[in-house]
Amino acid sequence: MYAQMVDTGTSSLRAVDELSPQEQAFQQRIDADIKIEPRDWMSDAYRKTLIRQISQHAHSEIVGQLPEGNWVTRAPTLKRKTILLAKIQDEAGHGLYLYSAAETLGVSRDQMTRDLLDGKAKYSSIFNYPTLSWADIGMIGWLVDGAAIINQIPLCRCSYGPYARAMVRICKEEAFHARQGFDVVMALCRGTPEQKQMAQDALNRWWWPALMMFGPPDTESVNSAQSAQWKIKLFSNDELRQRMVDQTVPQAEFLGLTIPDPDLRWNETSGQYEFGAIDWSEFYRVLKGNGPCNRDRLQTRRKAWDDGAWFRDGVNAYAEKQEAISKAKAA
Ligand code: BYC
Repeated sequence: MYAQMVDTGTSSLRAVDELSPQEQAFQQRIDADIKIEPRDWMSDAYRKTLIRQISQHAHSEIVGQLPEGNWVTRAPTLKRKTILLAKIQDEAGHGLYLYSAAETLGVSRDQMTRDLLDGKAKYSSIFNYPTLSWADIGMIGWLVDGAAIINQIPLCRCSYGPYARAMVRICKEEAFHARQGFDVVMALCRGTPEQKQMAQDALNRWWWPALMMFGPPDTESVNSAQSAQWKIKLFSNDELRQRMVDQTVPQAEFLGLTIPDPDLRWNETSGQYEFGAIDWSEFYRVLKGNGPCNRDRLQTRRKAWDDGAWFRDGVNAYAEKQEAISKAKAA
């Protein structure tokens, strides 16, 4: 019921001569960096892949509000509280642009919501972890939004026009979110030893799940090859994960925090950090619905949906009434 495994059936690539003439012309447009727009011809598999990814992305933005919402009433100052509220509101906006982008592919927002609430559609694994202290809010901004930016900047250049355009504004807002997260963590690191320890404890808990956000290793990423061919994905999961490590380690050093990875070391030759093995069994456990907060997150979303029924009914009744009035006027 809480599982997030969906088989999209697009794991194997076909050679160019196996494609129909229509599919070949479609691929040529993509290869020439011409954006695909909603009214253009597209294969069912391309449409299905985009609906899968964009709806998962939208759900992540919406569910992603929950761990942060947990701290609105307990933010340490009024200023931090207003900043956090504004950030959470931005995430709601991101969810809405993304649902709209997915709707251009012919799926309704109601259907996408049903798929989420029925446990058929995924959202990012990271939001199944709890926010135990205020430092976790800093970690979400610094690490989770930081990872989101690394993953999403390339999406601004992806082949599907509405998705690429939605990502431009989202990335600008995420950049602000990441900075506010870093600011929260920096304030803690410059505070008392107890506050610094709180930041270290949060980093210990969020570091590995943040690296898992980029998805399974390339060798196990079933969708990557096809998504790369369609230029939905411009960099692989492992490439982006490496970028995250290389970007974040110097920031942690600046903060005086220790990355919880005894195998982390700078490789002079590659000019990159080497890092320890990720516990992928934990990632798959979370995807199967058995993370620390999966049940809680879905129950909260289901309750919000049920509690909002009166509002949706009211809005629909109003729309029907307006339609009847305009029809009567036209008659
Ligand atoms: N969590 O073949 P792969 C945010 C699934 S919101 C859960 O590599 P793909 C924020 C994957 O879907 C950030 N599932 O897949 C919001 C696939 O299963 P299906 C959200 C994951 O699509 C509020 C299977 O594993 N960002 O930042 O090629 C507050 C195999 O993976 C995850 C996006 O959604 C995961 N972490 O690549 C604060 C970005 N990773 O669907 C912050 C858009 C993988 O075949 N999405 N899976 O059943 C993407 O870029 C890609 O979909 C992914 C995965 C890189 C995530």
